[in-house]
Amino acid sequence: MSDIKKTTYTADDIHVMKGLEGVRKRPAMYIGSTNSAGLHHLVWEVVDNAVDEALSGYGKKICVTMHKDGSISVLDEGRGIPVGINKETGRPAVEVVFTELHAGGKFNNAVYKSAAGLHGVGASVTNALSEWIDINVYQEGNIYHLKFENGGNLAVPLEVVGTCKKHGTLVRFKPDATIFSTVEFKWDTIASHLQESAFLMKGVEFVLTDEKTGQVQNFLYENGLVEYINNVNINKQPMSPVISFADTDEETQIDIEIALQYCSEDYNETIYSYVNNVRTRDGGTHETGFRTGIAKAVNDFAEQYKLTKGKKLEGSDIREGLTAVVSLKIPEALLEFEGQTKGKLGTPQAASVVSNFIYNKFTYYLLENKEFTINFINKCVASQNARLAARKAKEEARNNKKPKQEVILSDKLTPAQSKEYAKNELFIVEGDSAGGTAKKGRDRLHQAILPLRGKPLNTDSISMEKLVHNEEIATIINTIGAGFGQNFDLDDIKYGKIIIMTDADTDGAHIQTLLLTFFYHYMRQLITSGHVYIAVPPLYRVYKEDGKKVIQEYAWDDDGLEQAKKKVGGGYKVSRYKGLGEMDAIQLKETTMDPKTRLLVRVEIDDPFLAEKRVTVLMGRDAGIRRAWVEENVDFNKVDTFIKEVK
Ligand code: TSJ
Repeated sequence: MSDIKKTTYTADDIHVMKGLEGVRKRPAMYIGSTNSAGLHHLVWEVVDNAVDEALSGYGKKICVTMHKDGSISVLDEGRGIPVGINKETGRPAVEVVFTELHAGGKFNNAVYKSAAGLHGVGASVTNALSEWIDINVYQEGNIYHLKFENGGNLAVPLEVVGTCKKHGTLVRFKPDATIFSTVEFKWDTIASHLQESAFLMKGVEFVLTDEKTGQVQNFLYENGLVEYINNVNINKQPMSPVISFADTDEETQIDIEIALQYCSEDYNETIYSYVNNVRTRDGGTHETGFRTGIAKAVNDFAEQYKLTKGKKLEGSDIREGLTAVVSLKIPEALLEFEGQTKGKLGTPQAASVVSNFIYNKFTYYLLENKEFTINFINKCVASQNARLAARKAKEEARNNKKPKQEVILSDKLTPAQSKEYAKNELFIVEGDSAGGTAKKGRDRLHQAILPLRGKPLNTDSISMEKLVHNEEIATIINTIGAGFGQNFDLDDIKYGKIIIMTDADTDGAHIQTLLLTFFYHYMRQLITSGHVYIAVPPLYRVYKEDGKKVIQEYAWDDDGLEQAKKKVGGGYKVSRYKGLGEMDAIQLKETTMDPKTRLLVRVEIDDPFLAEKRVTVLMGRDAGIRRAWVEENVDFNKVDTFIKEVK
């Protein structure tokens, strides 16, 4: 303890401040953005360090608390960040962790480098972008404390402030409101992140508390990935209980955990993969190995028992309706990542290790579970038949010498004149009257209008046959022109952008949800490849008649309204748009349709884990589950959790 108080601060500190100043100058370089996503990045940096400690086997509980003063704290029960003097810098290690970029990993020699150690930028970034950050370390009977202020200035140096019996680390910080566009932490976003970690770390408990609302939620899963899948597939029709396997490969010391489940009436394939508890968004060798191994297991099995009449099943036939989580722990020496965001595993050994593993385990499972296997192989064959039929139909159409037949277009569609499909935009508009206005306000060359009468069907709870017989849905499918479900072919889409344009009210939000649900289930690639958008009409028009001229400004939110009032100047009037129908064609064009002036948001599956659950829970068959969920989260604007701004 004595050497801590004697620490003096010299020239070295200046260098430290320079590092953090860089973070403040260009925050987006370190945390991606300064919006809500960037704000939460500050939390992940801190939480991930606590998670790493638990992953190394120290501590089984992590508490995250949203405080009334706008700060947030993270408490773990680990060894406590080291407080001894670091030889290189002559300063306490804990101080270095919070002032040097990427310092955290240097002190960590865990076998599996994970969350924070992998590609995290470190707690120093959280410090740099905070109004203040307050650190308590409980270690060997002492409570150590230090505090930084105003973007990383050491305000209270490390000192012992008391004694204790426990061990762990408590970090509390308040984000800097001059850096972020919002400093409001979101319960849902944090809960989802903690829940994901809890699924991957069975036996470690996460507790989220909001002191403003009194809400508390615990995440503790003794069955890890099995519960992960159960949670994602809630409200679907599983063909078996969750199937799970785990083992460590002797030679490479790669640790594999896989859980999977097939659901009937699901035509998508959803694989979530992780390496050392970090999501690998772009897949990589482990995912490839998984796909290869499953396909080989099923084909060898089908061949041996003569189940497919010699027609080889393709991977896509086998993976229809599959949800899987593939979680690997790879020793640091073998770790390789690829791609700009390092979201893709490159480790070559992972391919063969995972492929052999799942081949053996799944083959054994098929042998042991006859009833499931019969249903499952039938499903694969059905998918194969559908695929072959679709291909045959396509070939026949191509061989037919007649000029390619135009798909029967709905009489409701006002088409675009151009045949440059990639440049064309399809506006799906709520209501005939807004459709009429949009028709007048559109750019005839590149914009097409499809008005919807009433609400399209909730596609999460109905069968494929029913689906195409619904007039609104059939029209949408025909208009887009690329098929749906397993026969959807992205190459055939007739529009570069599909834009949903509804009123800015709950009905509009509901229509958005229904359409997104439909796309999510039957044209998922349309979303994942970035073709689906939501038009955002303004909420206000601020105007003033100035002689013959009308000065006007539009506003999309309350901030914008204040700015618009200033721009228009004294004597302004404000009208609040309740719906698209209140705008005339010129106004609609200017605010919502013209690429030069409109506001569009691109629909992205930001957190597929959350999106899948939200879609199936909100839109699924089970009204009870849905009601419970809606009651907890009453707000159809929740749709925005899988929408990301592009402009
Ligand atoms: F991110 C952070 F720095 F702010 C932070 C770190 C926040 C929280 C809530 C916890 C932690 C943290 C760090 N908890 N536990 C640790 N562990 C270490 O830093 C540690 C302890 C001992 C040893 C050792 O080798 O003895 C090594 C390390 C990295």
